[in-house]
Amino acid sequence: MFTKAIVRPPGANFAEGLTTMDLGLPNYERALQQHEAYCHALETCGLTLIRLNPDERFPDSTFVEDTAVLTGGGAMLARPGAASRAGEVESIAETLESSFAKLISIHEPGTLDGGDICEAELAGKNHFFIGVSQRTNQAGAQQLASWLASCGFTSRLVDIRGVGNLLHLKSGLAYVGDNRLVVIESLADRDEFRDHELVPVSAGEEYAANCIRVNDHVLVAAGFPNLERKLRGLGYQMIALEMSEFQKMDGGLSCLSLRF
Ligand code: CIR
Repeated sequence: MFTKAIVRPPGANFAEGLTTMDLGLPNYERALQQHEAYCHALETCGLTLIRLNPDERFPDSTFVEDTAVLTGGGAMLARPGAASRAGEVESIAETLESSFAKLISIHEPGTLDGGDICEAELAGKNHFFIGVSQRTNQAGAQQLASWLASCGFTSRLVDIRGVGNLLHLKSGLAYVGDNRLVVIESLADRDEFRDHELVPVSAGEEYAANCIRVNDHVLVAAGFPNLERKLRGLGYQMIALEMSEFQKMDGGLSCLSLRF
């Protein structure tokens, strides 16, 4: 069960963040509304929110998930693969200090973005998929895997470099509980996922793969009816959220919070 989440609304210069999308500039007012609806959904799922102030020093800082990996064994601070995002970690570290006794950090030459880390379960135990991507390098992935092993958790590395323009592993993969992974077609045949039941995402709905299970609900981006229907059919209580302005900046539902 999650009880808390850290969130940070986008700042007024949100549109100056990094993106590979060609969907136009985000509308700031709409982004704030979508962010507030997201916060409300997390509260509906029973979470108490730690709301940070917007931070215009870092236009991508609303995507708090990338700055840390939070587990039942403790917290690890990330070392973002994009230089413009490196400074985001400091204020998240200060926020996490009150909830986690010890903070470990990814160190040079490792880089790692939280969006590449998908926590799942395997045979009833904590298990992590670690994406090696444009942002998370082999050294960063291995540092995390070693620390997870020291906590008693298993992990597998998933190299997603060269998979279309997938930014992070969780841009195409989500664990929704019950041994099920929601996965885009281009990752579905990976041997790393052999022990899980796969819920395939239809062509054209790839963005919706970044859904999140939060306690008794699954949050999914609005406008992707096939995946929503499929998950509802499997018995999940769904909350669909408008995400258009964050999608323009390469962000999805998981990136907007750090849940623990
Ligand atoms: C970036 O490129 O870093 C941001 N514009 C989007 C980050 C999205 N984060 C995530 O998928 N975990």
